[in-house]
Amino acid sequence: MRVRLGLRDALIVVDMQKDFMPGGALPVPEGDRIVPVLNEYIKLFAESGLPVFFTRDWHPQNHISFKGHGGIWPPHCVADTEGAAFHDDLEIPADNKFIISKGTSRDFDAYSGFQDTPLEALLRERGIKRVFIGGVATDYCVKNTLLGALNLGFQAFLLTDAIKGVDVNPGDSRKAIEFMLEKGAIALELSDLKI
Ligand code: VGL
Ligand code: ZN
Repeated sequence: MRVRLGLRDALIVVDMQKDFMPGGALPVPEGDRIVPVLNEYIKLFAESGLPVFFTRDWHPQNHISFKGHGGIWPPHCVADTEGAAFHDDLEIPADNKFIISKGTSRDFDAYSGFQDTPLEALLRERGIKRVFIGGVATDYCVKNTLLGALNLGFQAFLLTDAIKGVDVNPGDSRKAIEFMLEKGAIALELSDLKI
């Protein structure tokens, strides 16, 4: 497949934070392996003058998704902690990039970058019609962000070489990918964009 980037395209990098990397509080196996690939996508979009959105989990200390506070997850991505910082090697462009914090209120969780954030408005203001989505975790925040985009009427490309899942149950990531494709996502890899 060949896809040529155009003015109505944006990249969304989901939750590439230290706590989701090997050694972090809620590690996604091999989550760090996709950093170089994401950097390639980031470079392509930035060089084309296209916006890049970085979502991040940005929880209060006693967040509802944490064990002991009603949730299933170990505490992770507490706002302003080292674990909530982006992976050191992730290349965040100087301009035309946006950081989208989610899950910021104690009583609500947000697996989608669109949930209670300005992401949709920022995309619409810029006339964006197609979003290209990579990051972690395939079976949680990537999945929900992508389905959110589709529900809002955006065309959504799943960057299959730039996602990693947690697989709480074996096969979760595979099923998530199948589900996204069934709902209308288009699978894409880096070589498809090299024009
Ligand atoms: C995520 C579990 C809990 C994610 C966030 O980014 O996929 N997963 N919070
Ligand atoms: Zn979270």
